[in-house]
Amino acid sequence: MHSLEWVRFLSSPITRIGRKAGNVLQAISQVYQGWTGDRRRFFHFGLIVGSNQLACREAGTADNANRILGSPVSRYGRRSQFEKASRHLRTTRTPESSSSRTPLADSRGILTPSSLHFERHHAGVPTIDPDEHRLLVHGMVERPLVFTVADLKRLPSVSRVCFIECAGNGGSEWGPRTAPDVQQSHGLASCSEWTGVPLSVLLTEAGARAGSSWLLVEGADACKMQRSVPIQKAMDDAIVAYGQNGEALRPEQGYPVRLVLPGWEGNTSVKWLRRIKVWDRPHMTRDETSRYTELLRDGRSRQFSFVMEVKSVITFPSGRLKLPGPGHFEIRGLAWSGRGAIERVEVSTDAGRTWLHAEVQEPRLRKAFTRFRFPWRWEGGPAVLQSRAIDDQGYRQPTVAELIAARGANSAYHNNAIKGWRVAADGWVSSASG
Ligand SMILES: Nc1nc2c(c(=O)[nH]1)N[C@H]1C(S)=C(S)[C@@H](COP(=O)(O)O)O[C@H]1N2
Ligand SMILES: [Mo]
Repeated sequence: MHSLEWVRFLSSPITRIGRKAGNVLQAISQVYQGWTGDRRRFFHFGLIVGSNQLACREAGTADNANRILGSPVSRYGRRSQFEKASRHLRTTRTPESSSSRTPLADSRGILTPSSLHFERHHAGVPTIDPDEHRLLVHGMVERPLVFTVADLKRLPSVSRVCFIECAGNGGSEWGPRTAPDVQQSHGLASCSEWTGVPLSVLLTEAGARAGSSWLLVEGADACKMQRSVPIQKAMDDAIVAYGQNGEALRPEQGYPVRLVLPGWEGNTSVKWLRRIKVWDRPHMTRDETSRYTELLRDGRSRQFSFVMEVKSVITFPSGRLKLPGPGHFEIRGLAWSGRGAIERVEVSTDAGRTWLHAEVQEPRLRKAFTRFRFPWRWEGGPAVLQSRAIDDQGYRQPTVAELIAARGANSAYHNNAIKGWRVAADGWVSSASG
């Protein structure tokens, strides 16, 4: 009965609300009381509906209120002028070597719109004419090959939804002083549908010779980003991508072609890809020695730590948001694992004393953002909210303390620890370390 009334309410034109007001308000009363169990709140809500209706009448006659002509069709879409979500810029002294972060608290579903995909450039975004661009495959191969972008598009294609996460994501979350909001703490991760040619196709075409085991992959930007990648990963699920979320890659994401290594640290997904050299050992480039190598507590280093381990974060409520007052809320968040699919997410609303299963929403794609949600009634007192994910390989997110015990705190890379948000009695949410 309740839901039926709602459908009627939602489908009735605004001008009919006057006549139906009695029924509708009664329906809202029932639903809303079911929701909060608080009668005084209903009267407040009823008042708002009443005054909205009045405003509409003033704006035009009852019959023409929604007949004002809108804008015409357009060649390329843009979002509503009322939407403000934007990337958070982290600029350095050299703005070309900077990053921007995805507004995870504003994101819906599992895909990141291309315009809000985080960016990490070591030498700025190059302007590359796709007709001029070439991809060279050489080294230990039977047939060195040069591909144009048109060549790549003729080859068998594949589309896949997966996340890209910078190894430095969560770098602020090791100590007691943490980032103020989820965009700054976890926004170096985004999830897109990538389309391109499987790298295995190119390697088969070129004919990787016996004894070859690693690739050197190189970008066409000013820093010539170079990484070594085991050939096994290249043959498994690597994509030379030219499409992102149904259209061409954005320049920031590597237009016209980038490598996508699902589940691996973002740095290995080399953008503006121009060269693949087949070799029998890693090249030990600057980006895998002085960077993206982690000094452990015993003085040894962890190198080629490619996989982004299982991780989750609550995006609502999260830092710098304010809860309007006690009542029902849906705790929402994202989970992902570079090893596979998300098996389970648990949520704690009492600083980790008790954990309950969250609902993990379909689709649960491997190496992709996965949504979880958890109904919660906030009584109005201080609370600490946390989430922890377990992937289908049996890995569970550690606490920061467990992570530091295992690896020390010399390096800021690969922090997949449990993240906490503190809700104060006045409703303001701030960061709480794991
Ligand atoms: N050629 C090139 N590829 C690159 C980079 C770069 O600076 N140049 N940055 C890397 C890093 S550190 C990351 S985290 C990802 C970021 O990809 P995105 O900017 O599309 O989010 O690209 C990687 N590929
Ligand atoms: Mo990165």
